[in-house]
Amino acid sequence: MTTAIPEIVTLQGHILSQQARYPEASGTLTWILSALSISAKMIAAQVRRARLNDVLGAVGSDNVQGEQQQKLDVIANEILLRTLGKRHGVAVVASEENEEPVIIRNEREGERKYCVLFDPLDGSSNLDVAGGVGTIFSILREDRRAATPEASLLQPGAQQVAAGYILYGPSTVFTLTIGLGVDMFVLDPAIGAFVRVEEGLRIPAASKSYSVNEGNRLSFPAGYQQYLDWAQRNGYSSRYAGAMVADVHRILLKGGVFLYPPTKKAPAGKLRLMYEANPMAMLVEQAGGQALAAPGQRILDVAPTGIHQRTPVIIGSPDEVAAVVRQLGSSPA
Ligand code: P6P
Repeated sequence: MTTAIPEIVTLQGHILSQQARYPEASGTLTWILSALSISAKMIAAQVRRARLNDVLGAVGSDNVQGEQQQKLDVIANEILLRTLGKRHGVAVVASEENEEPVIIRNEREGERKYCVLFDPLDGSSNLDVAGGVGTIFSILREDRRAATPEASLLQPGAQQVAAGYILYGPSTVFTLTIGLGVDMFVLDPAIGAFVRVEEGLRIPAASKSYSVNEGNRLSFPAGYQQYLDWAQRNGYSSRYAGAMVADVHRILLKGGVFLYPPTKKAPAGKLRLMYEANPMAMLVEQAGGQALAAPGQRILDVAPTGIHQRTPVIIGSPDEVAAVVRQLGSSPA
């Protein structure tokens, strides 16, 4: 009888084995994912040394969101633009940090197949206090019928070819889906490789835990306030990291629900549809969870009208998302 030997699989090996399942695959997506892996290692090295390099603190400028730009936001954005820019097959790149999409190549400059969107350093305000921060990415096929590069990006999240995040926390975690389930990798600094720690991850169906900025509670629509009352009456705990990547990562592993409801300050919600909500929604749905913008409105079905548009978010374990929807449905407002 053969001995079952647990295999060690790196992110590179995993991506190549998934590519091998598609004989017609050209390897372009593999190249792009490889560029994201290199970017993740470079950004992780910067984040780990931020304080030491005295990089922390604002550069004094604001990004397109009107938020104070941290130096590492700029560095992470540059790393991603430079690693992706030379990869064949990348047509357009869009970033939270750039008002307009960046055209990587036109018809004459080689193959244009994919669009890559990202939030280079989500939750960057956590940097000064060594809190979790992350990179979120979304990959779409270029829509050749689109009149402009920006129009090519404006596809519903259900069209995503791949999505993922890198969490820079006590360890550096790369979580990825190409539509065949969710796989998770942890960077081993000793060998400089991401090693697979979860294959075909499934989100717990339920967990009595919610994640929301309760400081905004009084400006939530009544249904959300009603949900919080219900949850607190039913023994729920609250966890909130202030960085979507850290909160959704915890929920993928432990279960629960993450909420960013509409508020008076952000009536359309705060989180960006294209490079925060959509990739996280693909990951959570691929893991067996649910991701809604509102009751009955799947995030992945939202038809985008702008690359920086925002959306409310209810995302997590299916039973926990259903509990939120029940309270929203029974609320008079
Ligand atoms: P608030 C970080 O700025 C971010 O975009 C998400 O990562 C995070 O979930 C949210 O905003 C936090 O927003 O209003 O609670 O500080």
